[in-house]
Amino acid sequence: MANIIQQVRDCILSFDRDSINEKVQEALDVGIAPQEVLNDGMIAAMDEVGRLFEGGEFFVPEMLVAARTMRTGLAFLKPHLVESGAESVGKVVLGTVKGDLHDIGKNLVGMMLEGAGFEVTDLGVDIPTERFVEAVHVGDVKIVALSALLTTTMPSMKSTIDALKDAGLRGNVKVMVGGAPLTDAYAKEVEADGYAPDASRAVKLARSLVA
Ligand code: B12
Repeated sequence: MANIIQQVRDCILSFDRDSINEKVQEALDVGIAPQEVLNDGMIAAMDEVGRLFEGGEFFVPEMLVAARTMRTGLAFLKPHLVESGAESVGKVVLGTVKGDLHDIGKNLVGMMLEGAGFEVTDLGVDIPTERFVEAVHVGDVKIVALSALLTTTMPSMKSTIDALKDAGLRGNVKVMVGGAPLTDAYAKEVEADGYAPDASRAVKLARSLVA
């Protein structure tokens, strides 16, 4: 069992897009839970990619191809991960903040929220504050979910929350934030309504914010 998880991890670390789906299927076939394939196989591999990048063994192109392999596997795993048939529990506007191009974690959060019955509008990456404001203006949005993976783009979360305030919309929506460098303390500092460290806890948080 551990061996096949290791093979999923190795596919990402060796950029093997042709084999990843097959390995994910093999893991599911031997009864490994989709969440475990995700956490111990795919997310663990991306953590290792980060370590290799920090250690100077991987550079941006390697991070990029590893990310593409992860996305291939994630698309394949998606139907197994998300619950289905839930009723709409509210609209969420989701995006990676300005200056930041990382989207794997954001996509995962969006996927899990959709699976839990939220109606998700994913604005994409590198989203300027005014796009978030516009999206909330369109109506009936319950939650704005902001993702940032760089310490240099975390302040864009504060700018986005300030822009919502300036537009008089802050009272209408809850804001949740996440991304690897984020902390609960930072979320409080920027006056977000909540922070979650991963996609499944993002779902719990979102549920509590609309309850
Ligand atoms: C893949 C990757 C890239 C890819 C991104 C491809 C893509 N489509 O996303 C590319 C190659 C483009 C890239 C570029 C860069 N990257 Co990069 N990248 C990574 C890497 C290896 C993995 C990120 C990832 O996908 N993780 C897997 C996902 C599933 O995890 P996650 O994103 O953290 O998301 C989870 C949680 O955080 C949470 N979450 C995420 N969003 C949200 C939102 C909400 C609302 C909530 C509640 C929760 C939540 O839930 C998610 C699921 O569990 C990380 C290392 C790492 N371990 O994080 C570095 C890393 C983030 N990158 C880094 C750097 C430095 C860069 C570059 C500046 C490199 C360069 N010199 O150009 C550029 C910046 C480009 C830009 N402007 O954004 C650094 C950041 C350092 C820092 N402290 O700021 C890291 C940490 C690598 C390192 N160890 O040095 N990168």
